[in-house]
Amino acid sequence: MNYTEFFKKIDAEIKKADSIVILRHESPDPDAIGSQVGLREIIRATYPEKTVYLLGEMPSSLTYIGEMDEITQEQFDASLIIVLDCANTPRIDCPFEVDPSNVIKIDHHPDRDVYGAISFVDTNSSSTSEILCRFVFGEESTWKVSKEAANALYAGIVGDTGRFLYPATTAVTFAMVSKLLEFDVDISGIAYHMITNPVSVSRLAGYIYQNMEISENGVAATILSQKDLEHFGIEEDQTHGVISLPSTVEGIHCWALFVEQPDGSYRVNLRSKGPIVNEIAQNHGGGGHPLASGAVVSTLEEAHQIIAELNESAKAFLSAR
Ligand SMILES: [Mn+2]
Repeated sequence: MNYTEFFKKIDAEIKKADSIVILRHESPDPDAIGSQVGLREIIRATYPEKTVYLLGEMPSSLTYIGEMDEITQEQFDASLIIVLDCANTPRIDCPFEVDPSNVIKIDHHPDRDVYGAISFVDTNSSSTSEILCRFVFGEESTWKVSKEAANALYAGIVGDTGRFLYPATTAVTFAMVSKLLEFDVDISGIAYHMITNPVSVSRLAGYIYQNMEISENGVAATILSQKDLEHFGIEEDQTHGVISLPSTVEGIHCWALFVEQPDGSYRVNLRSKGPIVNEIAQNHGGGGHPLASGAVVSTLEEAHQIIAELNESAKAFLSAR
């Protein structure tokens, strides 16, 4: 990937704009918010005269990285739009209508839904936050890093690498983190936010360990109803804190967490240590990485269909080993 060339392209667009809106995917994770806040802080540090807005729904669990803004349609229409960490246009989280052909896309997910007037996708990068690090720390970079930018980008990288445990973690990842740490990154503060859960979520974690269905192919699945959420007293967005739990259980290759929505549909997160799961998500109108993806399904029947497809994928993975 030609980072220098793209850096110059996006920098030229930012220079031309007085006002910039930064978007990312819905149901955000630390990389979505970290890259969003990180880029805003880079622009603030480099071009203090420009106005930068961040839009999208914000779960309370991620406000330690930064906060979103509220703007008018007029302000939105007058802004350069940058979309981060969002593989497909239906997942762009924005209260206004977005013309995908008119945005700058920066992402590390497989580029199936090609969009953007300018598009930079590096699937070898651990995270969108890591891509932004490579821009800002590039040899010909004119961008500045602040403590605020470094903390947000660090949180994004730590989030998407599962604290440097996932295979997407590379020598480049550590090189970028090493540079970020020169800007007073609160490592233990960020770790505290990432590893602690409210008591209610911890109780739910116990429930999932106790009740997840495990198949002979090493597929684990949990379906949470609205009643379950009520019973544990947790908000829907807090279930993100328990998605990765089955990864610590021996013999589990991939897993699914279904959470019933108020309208009766189910949001599902798929995670894997080998079997490909994003094709399954795509079959059901979702998307994501080969090893981490999501979708929304309308019925319990379709949820069980996904579990069956996970078993097929796990079987294929096991027989190919
Ligand atoms: Mn990401």
